[in-house]
Amino acid sequence: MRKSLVSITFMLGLFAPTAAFSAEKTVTLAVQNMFCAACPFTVKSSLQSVPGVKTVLVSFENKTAIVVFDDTKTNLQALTKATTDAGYPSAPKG
Ligand SMILES: [Cu+2]
Repeated sequence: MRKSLVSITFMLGLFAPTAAFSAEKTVTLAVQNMFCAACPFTVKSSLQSVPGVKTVLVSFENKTAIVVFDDTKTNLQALTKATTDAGYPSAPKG
């Protein structure tokens, strides 16, 4: 529970000037295989288990996951691998 509160706090920080977050990157992943309302939770926890991931916002409706991560600790490949290993292949969107 505490962890999700922390996530929300970071989410609010998302809209602050990006210069303050120079080591952080935000990526939107298009996520496959999300067929029910429980799927986003699995996707979210798979991404949050990757060291360096700060914030995960999964949209079931849009079939996307918006991930904020520290690019000195992890990378895009690790993120897509995490969701793929959980059964939800993903790829950067846009
Ligand atoms: Cu599901």
